[in-house]
Amino acid sequence: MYKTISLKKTAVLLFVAATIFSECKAQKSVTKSQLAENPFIRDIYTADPSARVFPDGRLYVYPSHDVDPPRGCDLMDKYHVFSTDDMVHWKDHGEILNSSQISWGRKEGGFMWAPDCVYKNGTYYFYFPHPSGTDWNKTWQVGIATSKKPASDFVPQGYLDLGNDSFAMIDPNVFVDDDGQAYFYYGGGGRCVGAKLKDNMTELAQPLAPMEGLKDFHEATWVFKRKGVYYLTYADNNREDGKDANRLNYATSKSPLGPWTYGGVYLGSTGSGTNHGSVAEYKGQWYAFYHNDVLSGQGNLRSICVDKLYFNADGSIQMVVQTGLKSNKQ
Ligand code: FUB
Repeated sequence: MYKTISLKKTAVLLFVAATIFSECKAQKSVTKSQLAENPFIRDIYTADPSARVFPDGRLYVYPSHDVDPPRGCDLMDKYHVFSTDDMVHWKDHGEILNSSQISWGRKEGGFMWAPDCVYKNGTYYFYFPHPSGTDWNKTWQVGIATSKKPASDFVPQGYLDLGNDSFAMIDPNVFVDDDGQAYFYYGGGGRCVGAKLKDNMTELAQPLAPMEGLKDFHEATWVFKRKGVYYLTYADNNREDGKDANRLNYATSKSPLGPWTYGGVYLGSTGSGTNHGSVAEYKGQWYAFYHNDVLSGQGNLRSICVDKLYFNADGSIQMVVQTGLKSNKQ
């Protein structure tokens, strides 16, 4: 009798131990496999990732596309879209727009820089900066293409009327607030401006106004909201060892158009010179998207990356740990 109980107890203990061990192992592998290895797109060069969670429950990334061999950022001529439902497996939906399709665009093509895409009232609005003239940096416009689907069938619709505010003004970003009101932002060369959009998403509802309170703004505006606080992230003008080494900074506000309170740097230089990010919450986790040049070693052949983003209890953003960066520079 004693022997039987002891054997049974031993078997139960072994079973419990085995279960705990296998659960620990399972948890470890889930943790490990929560993100694809960075850079998470490796077959083409991509930069300037704008991440969006859309009604089908997938997370979509709208980057720009670096052309190999590069000539600065001049030859960037198309956009691809990528999506995931687990942050591990990414689907390339293919090309959605090419500079050759832009009737009002510069005749030489190229210069399809950092885009954004938002969903409103059953339509996907894709905003992209593109010059209308040969003198590209004086003729930037923000083109719009629309579709009923997030990753195909985009049709160019002309460009936003932004007055004469064309010089160096790039990197459009659109934020749709909880009440459905959309806001448009863009900027470059040290200036960031924003305004309400009309319900049609293709016209400004008011004049553009400067975003006050940002420190050392360069480009790459991105606005999001968390717990009632608006965050504006952007690339600065940082240089290291005599070279551009832009970092991602953030500022917060109680209003989508500021004034903003500077918060600090949340993502250090990545090696590529430029920096361009977006922030998204997906399935209960916040993520920081950005690009680096680890695949090419060339600042103009960039690759998009994603890492987890954490907030402190007071809403400030913790420094992102860049996985996959050779030097793991922070
Ligand atoms: O990719 C072209 C330009 O480089 C983007 O528009 C900027 O934000 C910088 O990343």
